[in-house]
Amino acid sequence: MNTYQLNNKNLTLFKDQVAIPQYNRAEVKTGIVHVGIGGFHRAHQALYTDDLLHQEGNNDWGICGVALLKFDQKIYNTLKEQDGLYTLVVKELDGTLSKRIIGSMVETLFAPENPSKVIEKMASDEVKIITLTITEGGYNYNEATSEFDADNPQILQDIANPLNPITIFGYLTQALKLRKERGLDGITIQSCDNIQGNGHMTQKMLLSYVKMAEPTLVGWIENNVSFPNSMVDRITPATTQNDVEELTKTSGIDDAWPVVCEPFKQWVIEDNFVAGRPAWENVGAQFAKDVVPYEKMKLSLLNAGHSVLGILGALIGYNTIDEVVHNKNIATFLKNYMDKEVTSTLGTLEGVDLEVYKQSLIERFGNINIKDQIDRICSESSAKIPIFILPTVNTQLKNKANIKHAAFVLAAWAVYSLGKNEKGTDLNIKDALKTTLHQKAIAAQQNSTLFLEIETVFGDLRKNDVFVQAFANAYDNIVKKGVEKCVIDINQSI
Ligand code: CS2
Repeated sequence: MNTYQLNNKNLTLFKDQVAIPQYNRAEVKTGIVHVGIGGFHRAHQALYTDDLLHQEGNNDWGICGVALLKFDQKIYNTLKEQDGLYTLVVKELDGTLSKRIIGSMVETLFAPENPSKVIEKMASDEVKIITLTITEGGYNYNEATSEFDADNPQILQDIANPLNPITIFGYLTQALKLRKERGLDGITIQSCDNIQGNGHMTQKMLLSYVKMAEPTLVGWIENNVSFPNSMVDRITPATTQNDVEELTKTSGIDDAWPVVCEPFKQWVIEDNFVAGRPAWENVGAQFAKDVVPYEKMKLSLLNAGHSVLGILGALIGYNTIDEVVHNKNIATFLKNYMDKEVTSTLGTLEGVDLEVYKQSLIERFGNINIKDQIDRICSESSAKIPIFILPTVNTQLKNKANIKHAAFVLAAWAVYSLGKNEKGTDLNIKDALKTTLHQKAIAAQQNSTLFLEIETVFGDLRKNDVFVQAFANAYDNIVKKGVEKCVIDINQSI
């Protein structure tokens, strides 16, 4: 089979192999600037938007994809070479692959190369929405103080060099300042990250920054910018070299960075857009008055479930999430965690059958075609755990209810942070707090609860005797008996 590079010029050559955009990309205007063009955005929002562009009358809603960090150079170069085009490969439950080329990213920018271009784009009249996938850690939130981390050196750097920012807060502030000076309409800033109340969080963190950097802008933002909350969902593992090669071999598409994902997708959005919005509801998104309960459900069950499987699985020596959930003992442990510790913290959710939802999660985790990497799941756990697991622990403690499973997983994380699995193989730990985690993990070998001193993660949990006791017991047991034996004991004690 002939192979061609994926770009505008070659696009129609692929039409017999895969689905390609049926709309004229040249006519699509940029109505959305999206920051963070990793796999998740490209499997989710960019796909919904591509679906919408196939319907009449939506040409104002193309996406300008922004790569914010120096680290993002590679994805930027790839998408630039490919005119923003990429292949989305859905790995269906029966193992077949549904492939299509997505065309909704009609522009791409690399912030470190040209910050003012990004600021200008965000400040342009045609742009009505700025969306974000900047990861849980990108919001500069300090768990210990529950406030914006004003001491972060990057934040101080942005305050000193407002025209050459490096953080999202520096960019947004300059862009909003220009919009105000130019007398432009308001704009929506929409987080698509896995954070409880992600819109509220964005608003709170941005306003904290603006109060320091550009205080006279605060009032304008309060009156002209909206921050809808949203719940986003689609499991999107990291693309492997195999995925790239499969695409070239079977479809003749030379795409340097396709995206692979599961069939399931969900997007629940609070309808709070000051400057208009795409009719994403016409392509499967749900608009709701209050999405906070949905976010909570997803973060506490799906994302936390991932962390449970990831941390326990990494220690035992598994590589992918499906392998772990097919271990019956671990699956039972996860089910008990969901049933006995999480469910009662969620309240009632209109129109959602939680039993069905939990069952569907076990099935999604078990999808053998997805092979979601444990390394991906465990990466940046120090930013994920406070959002995915600790709210459940805190609520349960307040209600004097069970925290056994959560304490066990956190103790396992302390052991994991030593850097080796139970077979003695090195773990590939990627975490902004890696050094601190490692130091505390070593200290924990003498006294396990020293691990809980990482305040930016655990807040003041170390002061709760019930939790500390459960954590210390779990830690000792894991060291003595290994994860799986402990899991069996816990399952039997239920
Ligand atoms: C995962 C998420 O990063 C993680 O730990 O739980 O990326 C998860 O796959 C997505 O949120 C699914 O919607």
